[in-house]
Amino acid sequence: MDIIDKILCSDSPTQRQPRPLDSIDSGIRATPLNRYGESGSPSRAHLGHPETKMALLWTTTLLLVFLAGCCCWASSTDGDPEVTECELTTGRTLTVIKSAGFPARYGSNVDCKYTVRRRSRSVCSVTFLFNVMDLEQSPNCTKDYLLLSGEKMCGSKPIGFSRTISFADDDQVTMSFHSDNETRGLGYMVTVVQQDCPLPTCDFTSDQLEFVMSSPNYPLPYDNGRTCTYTVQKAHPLVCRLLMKVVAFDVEEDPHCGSDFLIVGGDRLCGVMTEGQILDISFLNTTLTMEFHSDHVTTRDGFQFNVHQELCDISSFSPEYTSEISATSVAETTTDVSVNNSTPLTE
Ligand SMILES: [Ca+2]
Repeated sequence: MDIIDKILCSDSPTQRQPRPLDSIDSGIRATPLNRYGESGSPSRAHLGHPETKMALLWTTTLLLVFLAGCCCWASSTDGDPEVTECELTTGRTLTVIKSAGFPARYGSNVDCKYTVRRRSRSVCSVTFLFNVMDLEQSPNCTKDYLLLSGEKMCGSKPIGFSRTISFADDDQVTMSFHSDNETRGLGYMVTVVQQDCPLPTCDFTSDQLEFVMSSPNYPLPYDNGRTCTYTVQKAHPLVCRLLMKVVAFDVEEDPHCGSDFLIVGGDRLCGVMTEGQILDISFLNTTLTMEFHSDHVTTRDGFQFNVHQELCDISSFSPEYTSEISATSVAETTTDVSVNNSTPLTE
């Protein structure tokens, strides 16, 4: 999905507000998911069954690839990324390189060189996505060819053919084109996208009786496209419940928690919860796993919980702690968090 992220004009790694293209992404998914608009004022957290909407996203991937080229050009603020120059050096996030005269046939005895300079240290690689590649075919590509980071390519490639190349010490990647005196083919149109370095893992494990559990970057907004697994190991064999007290909880609102969500005890959590609410989770196996997922648009400030592993053996039951929990947390949890157990995510 990295390519799609980039093509959706994401110049900054953390994107809190949707840009115009977000509406394209939302629109495609809007029918089954019916997401609240930005003007809505969600005040309740939602719970729902885990479902995968990745399948939906993938069905739109190919469409987005085509849309992105056009739309990014339209919304770009620093000029036209589309170039037909034969000698080019670019440090842009997105550049579209076309053979001279494209889509008319390319000329004979042409030599072009394209240099992609690393935009910043936060960029690690560059993807060349071939919208069109149609060159003269020859054994070992001795006639017409593209030479991309040492790989010689000729003939025709299917739409969507791509190569991702990591930036080396010289912070640049080159592609060159050569045609001999006898040519045939439409040439090439290549979308070149610089890719951010992968984020460090956000997985978390604790075996402590008391611990703090937060979303990535907290208290700063979480990033788009994160999946974090939180693994809790029993601190004591008599632990039977996990009490999670909300310090803060603000995760992108969605009626079925289909965008960003935390899966706790088999249910999805999203939206807003007030400080002090306590989630009371059954903890019977030796480990309990939770998962946070953020989609590719719209982030929020995320969450932090003070987590307590509760001992439940009758003989060691603590009356004071029990009464505190039943008086405040459970009641608040039932009133403020809606449980959508019966609502399927997709129809
Ligand atoms: Ca999101």
